Amino acid sequence: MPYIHCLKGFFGVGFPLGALAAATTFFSYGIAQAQSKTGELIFLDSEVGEQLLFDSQARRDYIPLSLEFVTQDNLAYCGVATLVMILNALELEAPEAPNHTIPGLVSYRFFTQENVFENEKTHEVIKPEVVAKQGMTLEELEGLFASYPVEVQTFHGDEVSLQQFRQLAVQNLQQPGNFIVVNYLRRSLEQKGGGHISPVAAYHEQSDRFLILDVARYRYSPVWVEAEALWEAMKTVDSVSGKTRGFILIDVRSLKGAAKADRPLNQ
Ligand SMILES: [Ca+2]
Repeated sequence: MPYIHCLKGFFGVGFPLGALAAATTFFSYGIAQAQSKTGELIFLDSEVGEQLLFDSQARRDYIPLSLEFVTQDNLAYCGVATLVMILNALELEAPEAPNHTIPGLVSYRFFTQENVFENEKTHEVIKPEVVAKQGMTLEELEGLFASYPVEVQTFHGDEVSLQQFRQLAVQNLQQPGNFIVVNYLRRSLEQKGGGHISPVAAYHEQSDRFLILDVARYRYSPVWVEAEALWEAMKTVDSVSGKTRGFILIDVRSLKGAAKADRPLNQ
């Protein structure tokens, strides 16, 4: 959608600084609200998107998730990238990280999109080569999370009202140590592509928007989407499962692993 790019560049280098100084309210919520009436997307890397984050009262998950923000390894790995982000953000005990190009990296433990499948329980849910071909359903994502010591609660889009979704999501986003991921249809949000999975990092009450940390980072920046639009995008049917998409709440159910700084194997 052209408007997506328009929004991303809305406050780009071509925007006159004098105009910025003269229109401080431009950065207030008023303008964001005006834009939100169009139902369009607001990207985090716009001035309005940044302001929404500053004004958010439900952004407890933003920093832990942003510290673990990864790009999906292939076109079908949005669920795997999301899984890895959440497991790392929860600081669960992780396997040894594969050593690709950085000597010494092997001596640390953290989840990657490869080693997250070293847990044999994950293969009972779905194998990585299958995910690489066709992605995963909401249930398969739930199963992968459940392969690890976390509690998961899955909600299909047609099982919850907009109010219930908003309440559950906002409550989670105000709490540390738990996270929410969404499975939605991109086209329903005026984005290109089909079904997609990514974590949610914050909520802005006045605009009624959630911030999605889109793991297809090569494609889209993190984006603020209206709650109702996201809910509608989760009520779409996944042709593989025959069920609607939805969201998953993830919480720790066992003792956390050691903090990262304490996790080297060889030191
Ligand atoms: Ca949380």
